[in-house]
Amino acid sequence: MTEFNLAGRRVWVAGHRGMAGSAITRRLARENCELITATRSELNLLRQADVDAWMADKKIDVIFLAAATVGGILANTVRPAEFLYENLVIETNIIHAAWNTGVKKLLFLASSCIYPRMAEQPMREEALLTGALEPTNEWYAIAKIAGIKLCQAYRRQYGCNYVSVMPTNLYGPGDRYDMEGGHVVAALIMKIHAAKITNSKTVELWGSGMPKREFLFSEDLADACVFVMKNYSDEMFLNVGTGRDITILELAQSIAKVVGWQGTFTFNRSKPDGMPRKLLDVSRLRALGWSASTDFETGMKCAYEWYVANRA
Ligand code: GFB
Repeated sequence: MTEFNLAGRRVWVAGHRGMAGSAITRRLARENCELITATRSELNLLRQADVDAWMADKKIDVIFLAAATVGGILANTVRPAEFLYENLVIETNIIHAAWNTGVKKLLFLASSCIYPRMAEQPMREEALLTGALEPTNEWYAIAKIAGIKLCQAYRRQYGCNYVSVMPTNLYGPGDRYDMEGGHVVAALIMKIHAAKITNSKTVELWGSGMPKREFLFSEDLADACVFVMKNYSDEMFLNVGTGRDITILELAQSIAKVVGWQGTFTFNRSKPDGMPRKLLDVSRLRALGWSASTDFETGMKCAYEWYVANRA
């Protein structure tokens, strides 16, 4: 397949302030393209007419669709309307405007939570819509499934070159450091750092500590997105992960090592565990020639240093 060249093209990263979007923005600095971004005050992604007008004005060639309402297991559970409505509207507005304004290629970022709760592990792309979703993230998952289907539908009906990737759980610089609403890595960095500063000997984990998760460094995800944009143009979406998973307790122990804190973990079983396991089968992307290159400790050190410098 001939490479889709980004050089000289007008490339919009929608959601450039988030962890995934900011990593893609940094990665695109190496592509010689014209990077275009819009802040929330410049463009309200919830308004179709505004998105249409802004995109027509900016003459966008290429879109990385990383804009989304995101959060961890608790935020997903307590804000179902926001997670469903905002994600449906943002992706619909951008994908429809991309078609309206003749965008040449679009890459949509979905999420590994689109797969059924009891999907066979590791989860292959074919597992989509083969069973019931995990209740703690079904609102977000349904919006992301709709986004994948929009890309496929616009490809089938209008011949649009829109592709989707399914990232696993992410961590890295620019994560949402919000103890209640954020994802597990950011929450544990905050809790363990606070325990170190206050000389506390225990840190509480939500749930049993036994669920398994796969963690991908945000800069690796960004590299995968650029790789897929340049080298892949099919209807089937692609999993992006490391192919390895660990328990939440093992994650906490690894973060404690990076932070330099020694203590013990307690378990708050009144909080949800969520999916028992969520490991992606990454063989499709590997066969195309991409695999993650950052080891967990290096990535985690980078995430922690960013937290200390910017948020602690
Ligand atoms: O990252 P997380 O919030 O979301 O939680 P999911 C992962 C696991 O870590 C769960 C446990 O089993 C949590 O119970 N955990 C332990 C904690 N301590 C904590 C803590 O202090 N904070 C948090 N947040 N978790 C998300 C979906 O699911 O996956 C999103 O909710 C998205 O929609 C994302 O799809 C990729 O991995 O369970």
